[in-house]
Amino acid sequence: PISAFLFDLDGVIVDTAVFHYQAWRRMANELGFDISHEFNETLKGVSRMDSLDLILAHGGVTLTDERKLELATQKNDWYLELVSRMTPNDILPGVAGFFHQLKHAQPPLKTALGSVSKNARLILERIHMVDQFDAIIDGTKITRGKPDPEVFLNGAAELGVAPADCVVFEDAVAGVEAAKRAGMFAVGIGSPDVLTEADLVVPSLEHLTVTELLAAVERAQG
Ligand code: G16
Ligand code: MG
Repeated sequence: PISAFLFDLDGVIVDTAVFHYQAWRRMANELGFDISHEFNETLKGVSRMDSLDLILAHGGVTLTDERKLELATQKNDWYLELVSRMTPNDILPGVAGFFHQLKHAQPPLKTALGSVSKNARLILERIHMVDQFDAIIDGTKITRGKPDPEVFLNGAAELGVAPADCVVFEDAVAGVEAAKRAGMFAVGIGSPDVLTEADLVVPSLEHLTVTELLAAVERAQG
């Protein structure tokens, strides 16, 4: 039976995906090219250095490792400037209500954060959600970004729950792939046209109740 919920951070709990896009775009523009909203989809859930490599390849730019490190640091500084202004008001619609429901679920459900971001804990602090999670897996605890399943497998292990008993909430194509490779039920937050591999897709957590979700998993798993 499902006994744990694993949440992605960017795009599921808060909309920091927009901040990442702004900061990467500013960097790309300074290098003389632009990145589209569509291209940005491919960066979601991808680690900082891997994202930089994808962007530079996209712009046809080759740089030394030293210069790349400088750019990644610059991007992170711009990103942190945006993060520093975050408050609990930035929690996405439906998140608070969904957590309220899951805290009262019987049998009880455990929760973990599964983010590739090295800034995840800082963001949880800014929105006052650190104590909502039984385990926090972030970019400081993993070696491979999504779509590698490491982040979610670590989450399940830290909670002491079998991967098959976990549900993952993800807004990114790479994140849904990571969840499926971990052997977990994947709830996509966004559009079914983008998140084609998800087991269930909803526009936001506002459109889902814990009871409905557990029933949907049961139907899917027979
Ligand atoms: C997030 C974002 C990615 C970002 C990555 C690393 O992953 O979706 O766009 O590149 O973290 O973030 P940072 O540069 O803060 O370490 P997730 O897993 O939370 O969606
Ligand atoms: Mg995300």
